[in-house]
Amino acid sequence: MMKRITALVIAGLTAAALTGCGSSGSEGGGGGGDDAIVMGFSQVGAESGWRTANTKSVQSAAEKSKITLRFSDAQQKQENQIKAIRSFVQQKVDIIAFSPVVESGWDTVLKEAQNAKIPVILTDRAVDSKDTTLYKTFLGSDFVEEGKKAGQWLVEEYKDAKDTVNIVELQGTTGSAPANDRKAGFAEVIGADPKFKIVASQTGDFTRAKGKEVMEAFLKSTPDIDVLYAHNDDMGLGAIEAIEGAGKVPGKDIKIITVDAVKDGMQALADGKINFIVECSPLLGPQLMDLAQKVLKGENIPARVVTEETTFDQEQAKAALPTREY
Ligand code: GYE
Repeated sequence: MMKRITALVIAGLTAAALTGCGSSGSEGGGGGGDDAIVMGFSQVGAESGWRTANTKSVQSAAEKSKITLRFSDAQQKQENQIKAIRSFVQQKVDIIAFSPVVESGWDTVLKEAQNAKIPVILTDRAVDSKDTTLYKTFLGSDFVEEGKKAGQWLVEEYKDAKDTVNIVELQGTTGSAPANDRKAGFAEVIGADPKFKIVASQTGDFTRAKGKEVMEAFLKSTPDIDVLYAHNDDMGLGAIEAIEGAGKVPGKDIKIITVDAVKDGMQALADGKINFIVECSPLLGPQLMDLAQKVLKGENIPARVVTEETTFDQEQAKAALPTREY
C-alpha cells in the first residue's frame, strides 16, 4: 500500500516536473522519513537497455539509502530536462542529479540551481560548461577511452590485412558526450593507419529502431562494408536485423563492434553476431547516492569519478553471460 502511495506521489511529481509547474515546495513524500534527503533526478529517457538498467540502479540505490527520489524522464529532449531542473529548484529539493542528454546549453539553468544553493551532480554524461563550479562532480565512464578500446580491437583484428577496411559508424545521440567521445577515441586510434576508412557515419540516436533504419540505408548506399562500429548495443542489434534482412551474415560478412555490454548485446556476441563489445557500466546508483550524501554533509569529493569497465570478445561473453547483472 505504502509503495503504491509512493508511486503515485512520484508519478504526480514526475508529471509536474515535466510540465514545469510543480511548485508545491513540499519536502519528503517518498517514505524516507522527515529528514530524508530529497534528490531530484532528471533521466535522459528510456532509449536503450543501458538506460533501463541505469534507471533501475538509481531507483533501487535511492531506496536502499533512504533517499527520496523525484524521478523525471526527459524522453531524450533537453528542453524537458531544463524544465525538470527548474521544477526541482522550485520544489527546493536537497540535491539535483542528472544525466545531460547533450553536452552544451546548460549554464543558465545550472546557474539557477547554484543561486538557489542546490548542489548538482552530473551522472553518466558530461556538460561542456567552462564554469566547473556549476556542479560538484561528474560520475561516469571515460567515453574517449571506450572509443579507443573499440579502435584497438579493430587494429589488432586487421593487423595483417593489406586492403582497405571499409567501416560504417552508427553514432549515438547527436551532441551527446558518449557520441562525441566514442567517435573521437575510435577515430584517433584507427587514424594511424590509412587502410581504415570510415565510409559512412550517421546518428542512430542510441535506439534499436533507428540503428536498423540507418543500417538499411548504409547497406543500400555503400557497397563492400567490412565493419560496423555502433556506439551502443541497441543500435548494433537493430543493425543486425538490417544485415540479415539484406542476406548477409552479421559477425562474418560484416564484423561488428559495439559499446555497453547489456545482456542482449552479450547474447548476440556469444552467438557470434557481434565480434567485440566495450563495456560501459550503467550501475551508477550506489556511487551516486554515496556522493550525494557526502556533498550534503559538506565532505570533499573528487571532481571526477570514473567508472571501471572492461571489454568482451565472443568467448569472454559466453563465460560472463550467466552472471551478468544487466
Ligand atoms: O551507452 C547508451 C545510452 O550515456 C553511456 O546512453 C550512456 C549511453 C549508453 O543510450 O546505450
